[in-house]
Amino acid sequence: MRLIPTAMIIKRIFQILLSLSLIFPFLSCENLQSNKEKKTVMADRKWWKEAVVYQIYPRSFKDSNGDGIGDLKGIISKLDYIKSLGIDVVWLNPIFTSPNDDNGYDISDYRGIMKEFGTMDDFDLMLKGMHERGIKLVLDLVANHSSDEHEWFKQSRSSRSNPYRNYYYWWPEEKGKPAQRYSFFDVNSDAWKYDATTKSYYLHYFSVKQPDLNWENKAVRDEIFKMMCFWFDKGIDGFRMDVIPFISKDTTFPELPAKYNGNFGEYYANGPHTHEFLREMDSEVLSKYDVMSVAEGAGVTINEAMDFVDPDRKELNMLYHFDGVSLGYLPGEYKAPDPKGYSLVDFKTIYSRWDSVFAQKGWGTIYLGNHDQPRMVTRWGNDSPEYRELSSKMLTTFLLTMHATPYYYFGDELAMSNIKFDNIDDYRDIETLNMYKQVKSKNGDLKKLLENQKISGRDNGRTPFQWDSTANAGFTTGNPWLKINPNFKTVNVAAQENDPNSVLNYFRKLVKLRKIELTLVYGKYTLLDKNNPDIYAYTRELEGKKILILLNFKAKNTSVAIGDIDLSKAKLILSNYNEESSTPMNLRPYEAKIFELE
Ligand code: ISL
Ligand code: CA
Repeated sequence: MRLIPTAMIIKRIFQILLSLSLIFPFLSCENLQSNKEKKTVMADRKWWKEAVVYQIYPRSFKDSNGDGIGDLKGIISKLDYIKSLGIDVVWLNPIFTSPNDDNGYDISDYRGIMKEFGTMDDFDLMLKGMHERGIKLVLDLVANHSSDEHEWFKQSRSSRSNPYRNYYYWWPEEKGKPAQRYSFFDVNSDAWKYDATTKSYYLHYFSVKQPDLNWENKAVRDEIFKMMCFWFDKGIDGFRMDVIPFISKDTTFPELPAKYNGNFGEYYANGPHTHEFLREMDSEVLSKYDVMSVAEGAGVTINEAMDFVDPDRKELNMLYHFDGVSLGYLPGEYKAPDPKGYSLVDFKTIYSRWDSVFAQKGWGTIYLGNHDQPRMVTRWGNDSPEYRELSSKMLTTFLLTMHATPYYYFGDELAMSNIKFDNIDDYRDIETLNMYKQVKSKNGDLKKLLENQKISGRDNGRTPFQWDSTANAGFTTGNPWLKINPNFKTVNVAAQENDPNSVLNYFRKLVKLRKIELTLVYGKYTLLDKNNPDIYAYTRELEGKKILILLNFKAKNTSVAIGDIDLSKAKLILSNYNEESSTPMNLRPYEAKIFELE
C-alpha cells in the first residue's frame, strides 16, 4: 500500500498533539497550532521529495566501445563518479530499441534495449550497480507515440481491418482532409501524414516517424501498463513521462477551438480523458510499487498543474512546467532569443508563482536545463571565461535551495556551455534540421536561424560529456556522434576533481547541504525584494529554522534589501566566492550566498 489513508494520518497527528499537550501542558494553543502544521509537513515526507535527480543523456555520457555513441557499459564504468556527486536518483533518457529519428523518443520495442546502447544484460548490471550504491533509477516513458517501425504500427498501417488498426489515429481520405493539427517536427508543421496503403492520414504530433498511439483504445493502455510493470518488476524506481498530458485526444478532431490559436500545446494538454487515463495508470500500475512519477508538463498551465499531482487524486507525483524555460524568447517566434535577454523580475515571478501552487499540497520540480534545452550557464548565466564558473555555481545554488525536487542535467556540474555551431551540418537534432528545411523552403533568414540556434538549439545540451583533456574529452576513442565542445581542454572532470573550489565540488557541497538540511527541502519559501532587477533573494523556513539565500544574477556589484530580517546572528554557510565580503548585502558579480539565520 503506497498511501496511508488521510484519516489515519490525521488520527496520528491528533494523538501526537494530545501527548504533547499532556507532557507540556504549558504549551499555548498558538504553539500547538504551529506544531500541527510542522507535523503535517513532515508526516508527508517522501524519498522523491528529498531526492536530487541527476539526468543523464546516455548517448553523450560515456562510450565504451569506440563507436562514438555513449552506452550502458559506459555508464556502468562511471557509476562511482555518479555516486560521488551525492545524488539519489538517475533519470536516463530513452534507452529502448529505436531507429533514432528523435534519439530514442521513437521506440520500436518498449522491452528491448537500443542496440547502440547495449543489451538487457548490460541494463541489469547497470541497475544492480546503481542500487548497490544507493542510487535509484528512473526511465523515460514515451507512450504518447511510438516509432513507425514498431510492430503495432506496421500492422496498423497494413490494412483498415487489421486488429492493430485502432492502436493509432487514422483519418480515411473519403472524409476529406482532417482539420489542421500542428506537428513539432514536421517540415510543414503538419501532424497528419497521408499513407497510400490504406488511403488514410495518420496523426503525428512529433515527426512522421512518431505516430501517436490511440489511448482511447483500452488494448493500447493495457499494453503500456503491462510494459510499465515489466520494468518495475525488473526493479526500476520510476518513470519520467514524455508529453504525458497529450495522451488523450478529441477523436472527432474538430477545428482547433479559437482560444487555442497559437497555443496548440495547451490544446494538446487538454484532452477529454487525460486524468481518467492517469488515474487508471495509478490504480493498475503505480499504486502497486514504491516508485516516483514525473510528468513532462508540456502545455500544462499553472491552473491545471495541481490536477496532475494532487495526492488525493491519485495520478502522478510531480510535473515539470515550461514557463521558466520559455522566458526570454521573442513572442510569436519559436525559440528565438530576445536580444535584450530575460527579465529577472519575470523569472522570479514565474518561480514564485509555481512555488505557491505547491505550497500546501502536491509537490514541485525545478530545472534550468535538460536534453531539450540549451546549456544552463549559457542561457541563464554567463558563459564568458570570466563568469562561466561563478554564474554556474550561482545557478546551481538556486536549483538546490528551492522548495521542489531539483532535476539537475549532467554536465552542468562542470559548467559545460553551449557549443554554438556555425554550420547546419554540425547539427544532429531533428528539431533544428527541420526548422532549417522549413525556413529554407520559405526563403527565410537562415543566418538568423543559425544565430538563434546558437542560444536555443537542443544539440547545445547534448554534446558529449567532458571527462578529461585527452582526445575527445575521454568520451570516446572513436568519432563522437556529435562534436565535442572545444572548451573540454579546461572544462572537464579531471581538471575539477581535486580542486576544492571547482564548479564540480561546489555542486557536491550543495547536494550534501540539501541532504542534511531538510529546511531546504520542506521549508516554506518566501521571496524578498521582489522588484530587485538583479538579485533573487528568498528565505526557507522550517521548525523555527530560517535560511536566507541571496543570488546575484548580474555581472555587476549590486545590493539587496531584505527588510527587517535580523542578520546579527547570521552565519554564512556557503558562498561561491572565497573571500567573505564585509558588506553582506552588497553582492559581487554572480555572487551566491546562503546564510543560516536562526
Ligand atoms: O523540445 C521542445 C522544443 O524544443 C519541446 O517542444 C519538446 O518537443 C516537447 O517538450 C516534448 O519533448 C519530449 O518529447 C519529444 C522529444 O523530442 C523530446 O526530447 C522530449 O523531451 C518527442 O518525444
Ligand atoms: Ca558505444
